Amino acid sequence: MNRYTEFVTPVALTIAGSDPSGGAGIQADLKTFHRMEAYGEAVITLITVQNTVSVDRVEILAADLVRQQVDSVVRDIPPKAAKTGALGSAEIVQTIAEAAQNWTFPLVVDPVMFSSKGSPLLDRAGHEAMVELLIPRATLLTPNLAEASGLAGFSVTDVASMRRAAETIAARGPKNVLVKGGHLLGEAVDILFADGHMHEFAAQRIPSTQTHGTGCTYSAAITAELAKGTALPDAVARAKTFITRAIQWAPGLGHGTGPLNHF
Ligand code: PXL
Repeated sequence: MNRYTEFVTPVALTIAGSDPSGGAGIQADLKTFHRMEAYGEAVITLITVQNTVSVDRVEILAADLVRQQVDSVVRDIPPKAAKTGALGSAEIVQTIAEAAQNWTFPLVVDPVMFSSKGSPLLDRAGHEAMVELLIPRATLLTPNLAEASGLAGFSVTDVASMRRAAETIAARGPKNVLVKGGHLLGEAVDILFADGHMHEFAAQRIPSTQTHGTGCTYSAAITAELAKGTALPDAVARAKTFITRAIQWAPGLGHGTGPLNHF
């Protein structure tokens, strides 16, 4: 084995669901890792049957099968950063939270509850397990406005409430919180609460219906940057640039909500 390569290669791990259309989930994460020049590892939690038009089926894997995948790759090729996406069940959330107790690398948790078309990818018990067990272990939590509203306990609708939500959610354990304002009107503003400081990232809004997998791609880009050793605010800034361009240059594929341009 080439120890030098092992030392310098940024390795990023995603633990998420499969989207066979290639726009979201594991597939989006791996494409993003690759484009951001990180070596990607991928543990699958659930399999969706979906395309850009509809999600037709969701099959959640057994928690012990997910855990075995995680343990197998982490002990052989330890990542320098990891992210979670759709986790499917409370049992999977619990086993990932247990595994994460021993991790020294940063963990980005994207609190995915629904697919972009509204299909449930985590039930209520799973959400409770995430809040109680996994979120407190997160280096970074990346809720969108709806997820931030649920976690903060008040409605998050503008930049002022995003700031309040980031601080409120951070009090529940995640070290850092990025509230994503992609669904705001006007500029696309995201708020990062990190180490007691507020950071604001603004980008021009790109009117587009080709936004399938935006959340997955954004958190994957941040994870790749963290794997490369980039400091969190810079990692978010670079990921924001990447996601903005990926929306801007979407290839216009499919008959529904099309994917981004991961190149
Ligand atoms: O964007 C959330 C998400 C996560 N994981 C999978 C998905 C989606 C959205 O469609 O399909 C597998």
